[in-house]
Amino acid sequence: MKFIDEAVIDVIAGKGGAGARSFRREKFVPLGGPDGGNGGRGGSVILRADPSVQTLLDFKFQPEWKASDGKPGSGARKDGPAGQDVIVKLPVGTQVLQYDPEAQEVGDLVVDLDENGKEFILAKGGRGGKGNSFFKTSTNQAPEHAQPGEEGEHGSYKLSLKLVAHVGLVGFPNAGKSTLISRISAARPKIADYPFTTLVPNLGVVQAKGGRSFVVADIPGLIPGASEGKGLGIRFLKHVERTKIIAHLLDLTHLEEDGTESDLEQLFDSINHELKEFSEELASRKQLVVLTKKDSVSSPERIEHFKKRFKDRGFEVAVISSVTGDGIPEVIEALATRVFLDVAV
Ligand SMILES: Nc1nc2c(ncn2[C@@H]2O[C@H](COP(=O)(O)OP(=O)(O)OP(=O)(O)O)[C@@H](O)[C@H]2O)c(=O)[nH]1
Ligand SMILES: [Mg+2]
Repeated sequence: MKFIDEAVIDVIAGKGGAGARSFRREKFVPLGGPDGGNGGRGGSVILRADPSVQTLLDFKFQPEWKASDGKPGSGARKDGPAGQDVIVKLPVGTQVLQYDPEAQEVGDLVVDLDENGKEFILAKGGRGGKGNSFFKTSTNQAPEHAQPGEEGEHGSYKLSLKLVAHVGLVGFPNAGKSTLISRISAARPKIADYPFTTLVPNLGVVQAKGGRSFVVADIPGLIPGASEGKGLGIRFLKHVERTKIIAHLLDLTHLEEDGTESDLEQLFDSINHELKEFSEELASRKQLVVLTKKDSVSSPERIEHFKKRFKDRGFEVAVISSVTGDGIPEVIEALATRVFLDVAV
């Protein structure tokens, strides 16, 4: 399935039904009173965050969502039935913004569907018109007037999906992000020894101790210059914007183009620079430094060196091998501790 995280939709709520203009006609009652019923209200377009929907792809094919009109009222004070509401199921984490289709300009946030089952009426159906029986007064016993129904609300909106995850995995291509998520969750993203294997974000649910679980987002790799469009760019960083902690993966076996071993501090700083270009706030998020591929490193000194360097800079550091499983439970615990820090147990 294609992962689409942006779409534009048009929503049109139903028109209210017209009120009826009608007079009672009974045998032996020559002048029956007004008995026109009210029109039914128009259907509304209602958004709902639904965990069974993963992407905004469907909205590329179906951009228009219309609710049906209310039916007119009729005689004998019969009200017209209301129009059917339309429920639009959106992925959890979808933000809905004002949109001007002519200027192609995105405006203010309307609603953030950040919780399972959250609902929002995006376009309210028009009110049904009052029938003439409503207008009967002591001075006007036979009103001819009945109201028309109101128009339903309508508009264009931009949908922007920001995944809801507790932990974001960031790092260079090939750092081992997808391998780690496949080791700690049921997610099975593609893993390969070439850069930019991951083209779309993947979510995985991780079970921690005590029956607690949290969601991890694996996103495409970042390279220096990503904020200027290099590689896959930094657009995908929006999917880690809501996270509580970033796991910053650094490949201990990373080599420079000339074949020499990389300075992981430099790699780390260059990725953090890209995070900062995306958002200062994201760049200031707590980070767990995860040194990966421990099994492939021949010199334990290299591991100790960087472990110490990052610790000296105030970071919590984990050293792992997703191949042997070494250090994995510790990473899960470190992440869980941060994720559940401000959640009452
Ligand atoms: N030896 C060893 N290899 C690993 C380990 N973790 C990942 N790899 C290998 O490193 C390569 C890249 O792993 P991925 O998980 O695809 O890396 P990624 O960070 O998701 O990369 P992109 O999706 O391209 O950003 C693959 O060939 C993996 O098999 C590890 O702990 N030890
Ligand atoms: Mg990957």
